[in-house]
Amino acid sequence: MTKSDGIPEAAYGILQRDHFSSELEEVAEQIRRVGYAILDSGYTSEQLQEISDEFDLVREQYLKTWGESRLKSLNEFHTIRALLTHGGATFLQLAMNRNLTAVLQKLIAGTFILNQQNGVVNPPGETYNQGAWHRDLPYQHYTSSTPLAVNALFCVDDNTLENGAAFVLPASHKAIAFPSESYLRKNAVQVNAKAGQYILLDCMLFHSGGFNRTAKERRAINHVFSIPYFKQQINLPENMHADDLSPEAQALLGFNFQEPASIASYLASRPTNRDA
Ligand SMILES: O=C(O)CCC(=O)C(=O)O
Repeated sequence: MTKSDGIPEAAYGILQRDHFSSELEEVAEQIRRVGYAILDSGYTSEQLQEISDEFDLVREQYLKTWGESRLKSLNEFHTIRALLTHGGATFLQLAMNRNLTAVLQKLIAGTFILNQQNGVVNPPGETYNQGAWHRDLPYQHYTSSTPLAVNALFCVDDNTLENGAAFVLPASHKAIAFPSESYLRKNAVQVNAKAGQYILLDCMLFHSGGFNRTAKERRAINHVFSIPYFKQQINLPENMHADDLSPEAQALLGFNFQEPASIASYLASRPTNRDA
């Protein structure tokens, strides 16, 4: 028996089968199995417009602050580092999105923190720093039974085949080495996603931005969420004011996992055991 999509429904010789009670569970399972999935943020078109406007505003300011030619010389011109430290709640909300948090809680055992949040611009007709195969835990070659970090690429614009939507190499989070050129050619998949969706990846999945063949930039916001034992790319607590943040936001941004500077500050951070 088959449904209209042609996929057989019948099965035999199966003793164990997954059942999902929600769409979010299925998203999490797809990431575990093949390393990537698409998740809806649930934002309205007005909210998406606000994110888009804010992205452009912050980028303009960022370029003024750090200088176009300096950023170009560092291959940093198409990236806005630590987006959420540039003021406004818009980008913090993206990192704390309800659907996203629910999937992350299913994937990363125990506590996780935001390791980085970067604006990414895929320029028309030229290469850029993310247009190369990499893992988001770069230089790492091992496999892990559960994800140590998860990447959430929020699409500010539609991601299409023409504008350089990211390529992924399915299930490559389960392999230690980067594969041969011919394996890559046969198995790489380009991921179409709509503005307002997150492309979620196990951070060990090999992926690369594609070449943008349109006349317009493609904008996205990349997040990496990790177990708290990894250093943040840029120390977020040092660049934000605790007083402006809820306890949940402080926990996500790593305020509770700052490296103690000395034995004295480590001991001061320990809870007192009154019975000892
Ligand atoms: O531009 C893209 O879609 C890919 C972004 C990316 O690979 C990254 O930020 O790690």
